[in-house]
Amino acid sequence: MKLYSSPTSPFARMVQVVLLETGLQDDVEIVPVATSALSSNPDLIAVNPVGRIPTLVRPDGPAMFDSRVICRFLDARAKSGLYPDSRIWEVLTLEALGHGITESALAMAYERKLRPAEIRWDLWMDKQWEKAARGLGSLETRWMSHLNGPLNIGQIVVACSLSYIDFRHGDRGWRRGHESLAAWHAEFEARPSMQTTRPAE
Ligand SMILES: N[C@@H](CCC(=O)N[C@@H](CS)C(=O)NCC(=O)O)C(=O)O
Repeated sequence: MKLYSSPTSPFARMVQVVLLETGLQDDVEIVPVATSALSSNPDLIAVNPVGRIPTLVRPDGPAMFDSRVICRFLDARAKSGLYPDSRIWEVLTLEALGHGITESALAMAYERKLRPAEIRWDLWMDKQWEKAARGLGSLETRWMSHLNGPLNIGQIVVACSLSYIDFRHGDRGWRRGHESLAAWHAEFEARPSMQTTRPAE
């Protein structure tokens, strides 16, 4: 299988962390592609009409996207228990919260990197950050017991999301007021799967 990916994409990183945590890394070749909201990659569009990464190309079935589908597929293939039946709705909601925070952080990065300076909209970026910050507050006050439990997909997604905020929005100082979350993240980031997949320009 081939994974269309990028070393800076938080969503592609979630898949790569799952590959390492499930031991499936040798089943998948990582294919780096340059793509952005303004310039889609033709090889990618050929298999994923919306032209986003990550996309998984399989020899025995149609290409698969997005990251949530790919992560669940890999977990089922490896039978690794990242989606435990007994807590499935909590884990999926935690996963969705991590995705929501990441989407806001990515939207802010696009606004800053892609939009010409003269039409950049600071209010819109601040409103995206408010969404992310409310998500961080919820993680700190409501989700720590799930983050501290056995490894699940929600933890992987949240960890990649927080690391992406560090990567693109370090100036926002997200750790302030989120000390439990920050301590959890420091520990989670030390995992070999996180160290191996650190984002790089
Ligand atoms: N919901 C998707 C989001 C994927 C996504 O937005 N990927 C970005 C890179 S981080 C991308 O491919 N952007 C190019 C574009 O929007 O055309 C997922 O979970 O995989």
